[in-house]
Amino acid sequence: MEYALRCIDCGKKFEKDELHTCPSCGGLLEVKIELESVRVDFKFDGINLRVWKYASLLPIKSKPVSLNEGGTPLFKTELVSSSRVYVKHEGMNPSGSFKDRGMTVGVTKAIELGKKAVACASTGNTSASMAMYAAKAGLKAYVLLPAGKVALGKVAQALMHGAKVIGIKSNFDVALELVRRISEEENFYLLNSVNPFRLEGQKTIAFEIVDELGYVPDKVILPVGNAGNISAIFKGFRELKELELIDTIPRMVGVQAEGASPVYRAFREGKTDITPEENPETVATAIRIGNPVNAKKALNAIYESDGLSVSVSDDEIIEAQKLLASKEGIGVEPASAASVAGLKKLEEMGEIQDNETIVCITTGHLLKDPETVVRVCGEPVEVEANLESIRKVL
Ligand code: AN7
Repeated sequence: MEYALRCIDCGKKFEKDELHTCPSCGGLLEVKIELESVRVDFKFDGINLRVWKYASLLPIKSKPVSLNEGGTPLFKTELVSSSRVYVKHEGMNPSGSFKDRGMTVGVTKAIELGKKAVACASTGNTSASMAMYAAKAGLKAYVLLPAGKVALGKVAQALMHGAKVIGIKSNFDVALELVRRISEEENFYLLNSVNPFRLEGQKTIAFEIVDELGYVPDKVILPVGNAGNISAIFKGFRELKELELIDTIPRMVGVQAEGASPVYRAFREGKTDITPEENPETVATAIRIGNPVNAKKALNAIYESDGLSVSVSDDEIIEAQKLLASKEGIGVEPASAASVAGLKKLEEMGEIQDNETIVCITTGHLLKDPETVVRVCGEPVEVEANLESIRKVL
């Protein structure tokens, strides 16, 4: 396969995989694959789903650092009675979030480039996933987190998989700024979603949706934080269309939390770039991000697919999380429930047509954030160890 990194602003191309941003104008880079050079060697037959099934569309030449990521379940639900709503549960990836799809590619690229260490800023899931793949690859891992604002399960993973975890007394946006500078100084390979190769892995969500469903859905709804995933999934669909493997692209719907909604506000105002928010706040700490680095790509994905952005309150997020867990048996973390809260919002807005097919992406597993669960559901009741006491509370 032939590919280059292309700047989404000035259009210049570079054949230098180390780059993260355009050396000429500072813009975001994307992997531009010369699709004529690709020999697609997979079939959309619904079997053997996983990230590396689609290797012929991934810009990697070496042996992948893999933990069998991808192949996540697509559940048919009853969430909206008038249409077919599926939930693709990315929480079923090895580290419990969609980030693994990006990390298998990103960490493999780190090895290809001869890097000895990887680094990221994170609201939690990126760090958990990076630590896991770095462990598998034998790389050092450095993580900057907003202190006190990351769900416990995610910190536990980063620590146990052996990353050096540093809490900073500020938010994610500042952590990202700092880790970009320290990575340059120390020659760490940066694995935030500003890294275009990570997004290449994440585009396989689009491939799997088509593979599993056997057709292209009308809408794909997902939470938006640093805005990488929506950009990646859109790119996946766009490549399939350019390859004439599909005829249409779903409308991409980006859901943000009210307290951290720069992409939503830009969309509402018809803008192509955001105004950052200084103090983002939401119960969905994974998407507590005020200055999403991929905002331009995400807005482009939304506009080009005739999509939408909506914002949802913390109460709506928790309500959706409870609904998914108690009615569908799908356990997700708050940020992931934003996709279903967004679905409900679209329903209220009259933006769902009868007989549509909709896929909601739930990005992370329930077990990531047990503390929020206890806060919203309460602690279990405790009674004396006899039948009488138990009967009383049944
Ligand atoms: C569960 O881990 O940014 O819009 O540092 O963990 O691609 O950023 C996490 C993001 C959605 C948003 N759902 O995805 C991090 C981080 C969950 C997440 C998002 C995240 P992007």
